[in-house]
Amino acid sequence: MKNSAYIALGTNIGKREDYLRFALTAIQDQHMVINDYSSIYETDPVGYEEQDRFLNMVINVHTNLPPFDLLKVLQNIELESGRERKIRWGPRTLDLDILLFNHENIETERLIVPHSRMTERAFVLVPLAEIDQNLQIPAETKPISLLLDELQDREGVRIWKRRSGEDVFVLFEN
Ligand code: A4P
Ligand code: MG
Repeated sequence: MKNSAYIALGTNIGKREDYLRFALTAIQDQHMVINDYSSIYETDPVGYEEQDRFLNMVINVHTNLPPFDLLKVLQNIELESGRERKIRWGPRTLDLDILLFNHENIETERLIVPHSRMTERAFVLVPLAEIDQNLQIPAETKPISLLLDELQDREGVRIWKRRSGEDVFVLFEN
């Protein structure tokens, strides 16, 4: 598989763990192989603070999908999870953002990669650095470890299920 993409997962409604598991299963059914993954973190909401805490994690996938097809697949998975919950205008059951796609810079109306706010967000950088602390973000001169040091809100990001095995689904076992 020729492409490597980092994807951020976020959920703060209902059975959050089930939404993560649903997303990971759906991703593996859709032309992607999960190559690496972070622990699951529980995180204080950023932006709109009047909502419940999130579960966040980051995965690295290998895929032959080009970036816009990948976006479409991820958006369909989001829709499928939302449809089950029937919640309108509320916080999201599942948010799947493309953080990085190979070393590409993509700037279109529908897709911006690297994700525009990723370097300001501890709930993204902490799990991303757990996978690869030497990762180079395109057009970013600072290494991820330094970006993390500069962030204010790292205390709002706590390990919820620690990565402990070779299979991502081990995270969901008790
Ligand atoms: N889009 C552009 N670039 C991308 C990309 N790289 N990946 C477009 C995915 N989508 C991208 O996204 C809106 C539009 O962005 C899409 O139509 C797509 O074409 P969306 O996911 O439908 O809407 P959203 O999630 O409300 O917007 P966005 O910008 O993804 O929100 P954020 O910035 O992700 O904020 N606090 C904690 N602790 N944890 C969280 O996970 N998440 C949010 C959502 C706020 N606070 C949070 C968390
Ligand atoms: Mg999003």
